[in-house]
Amino acid sequence: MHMMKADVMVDIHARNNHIAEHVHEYLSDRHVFAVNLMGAPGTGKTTTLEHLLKHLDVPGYVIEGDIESDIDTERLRKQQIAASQINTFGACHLDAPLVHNAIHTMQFEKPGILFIENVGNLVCPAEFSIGEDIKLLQVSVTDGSDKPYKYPLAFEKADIILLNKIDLLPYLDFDEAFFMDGIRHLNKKAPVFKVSGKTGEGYAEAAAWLKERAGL
Ligand SMILES: Nc1nc2c(ncn2[C@@H]2O[C@H](COP(=O)(O)OP(=O)(O)O)[C@@H](O)[C@H]2O)c(=O)[nH]1
Ligand SMILES: [Mg+2]
Repeated sequence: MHMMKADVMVDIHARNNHIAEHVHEYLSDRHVFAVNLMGAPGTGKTTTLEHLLKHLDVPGYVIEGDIESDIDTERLRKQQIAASQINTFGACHLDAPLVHNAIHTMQFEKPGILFIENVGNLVCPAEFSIGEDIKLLQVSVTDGSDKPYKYPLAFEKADIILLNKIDLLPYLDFDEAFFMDGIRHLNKKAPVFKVSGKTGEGYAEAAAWLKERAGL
């Protein structure tokens, strides 16, 4: 029984990875650098997108992934940010076939950065490649400083980590040393930027890192 389940999972990942490679090739042929934006619901992923796009002086493209609704896409369109919506209708993460369908409806006229906001979830998105160049993990101080210990895979796989909502630090008992120790046990390389979607601080630095990493 267990063996059969393991085989099915291997098949699912093999098929997903094959399509993810195609997505990556399609985007890199167009000089588009893809960022898989992961984090729990309400951690401020869409708010972060808005700030990063303001700081980046390169074309930005957005795909919004949600179980249902196009609230975030509409929110971005009102700010003249071109966004494309994917609904998973139940699935707790995006996969490469869904992203593949979305990119084929989009125009990538100039080299730039494509942000793909994954379904709000700290577990499943980390397990699936969607053809991205890097994974950006966002955590908020309101989530608690123990998250690297409880959800290690997302922290292990992140290429860049944003710690958001730092405007709220005075009201919380967030243990930053404990949080950073947890991250460094799992991931020695990813830079951690402290940001606030409320005040806008920290995003200039994070955007500069992304631009450099994208080679744009
Ligand atoms: N105080 C504070 N609130 C924030 C910050 N960033 C986002 N929020 C709020 O958190 C809520 C969820 O933000 P949203 O960007 O929709 O999160 P998402 O679900 O991860 O995309 C909204 O009410 C935001 O206004 C922040 O840095 N500080
Ligand atoms: Mg959102």
